[in-house]
Amino acid sequence: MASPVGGWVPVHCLLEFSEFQLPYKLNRPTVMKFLAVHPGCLMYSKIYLRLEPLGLELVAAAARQSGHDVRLIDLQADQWADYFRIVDQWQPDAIAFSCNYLANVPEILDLAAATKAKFPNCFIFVGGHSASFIAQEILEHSGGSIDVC
Ligand code: B12
Repeated sequence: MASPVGGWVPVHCLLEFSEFQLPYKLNRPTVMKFLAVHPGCLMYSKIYLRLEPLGLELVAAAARQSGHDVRLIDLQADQWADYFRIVDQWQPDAIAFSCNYLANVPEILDLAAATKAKFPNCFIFVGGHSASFIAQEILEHSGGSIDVC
């Protein structure tokens, strides 16, 4: 995973947030409110399959095992309004987007930008193999709204 300032962050470190190899201090609580988000159907459409987000569930389970307070929302089934209700009311410390399809990138960028504009201290990151393919490009397009990809 790439950090916005270059260099690579081992994926296992994502679950041990205090160990990020970032050049600035995160100053996060030990137990974080961690929201795992699967984007909606491909390219904002309703025509593709809706698949259980197995990969993100594994990530969420690992974060929960590490002691974090974890919630997961699947936008293939829920709406943006549901996402923003959770973000507004629960105010997560960290939000993780799953990106296994390049076609989900525009939605992730839009959600990250809208979230960061409202909650600049929320730590936003993206994982999954499609994110790994184009990590640097996602960070550049996010204009700072995504912290790590
Ligand atoms: C199985 C599979 C399918 C199954 C899905 C079954 C199901 N119930 O999920 C079926 C056959 C239905 C399918 C359909 C399609 N697929 Co498919 N599929 C796969 C395949 C082979 C495995 C995916 C999988 O389940 N992995 C296992 C889970 C547990 O792992 P994971 O999701 O990758 O998650 C792990 C990591 O990615 C990571 N991770 C995930 N999220 C996050 C988030 C964070 C924050 C972090 C840190 C880490 C992280 O950690 C997880 C745990 O290790 C992949 C190729 C591959 N080898 O991965 C292609 C793949 C994902 N599919 C692909 C495509 C193109 C499609 C279709 C669009 C094909 C089509 N033209 O219709 C459709 C779209 C379906 C849809 N979403 O609408 C492409 C995506 C290409 C791209 N880069 O955009 C892939 C990569 C294959 C390829 N090389 O072309 N697919």
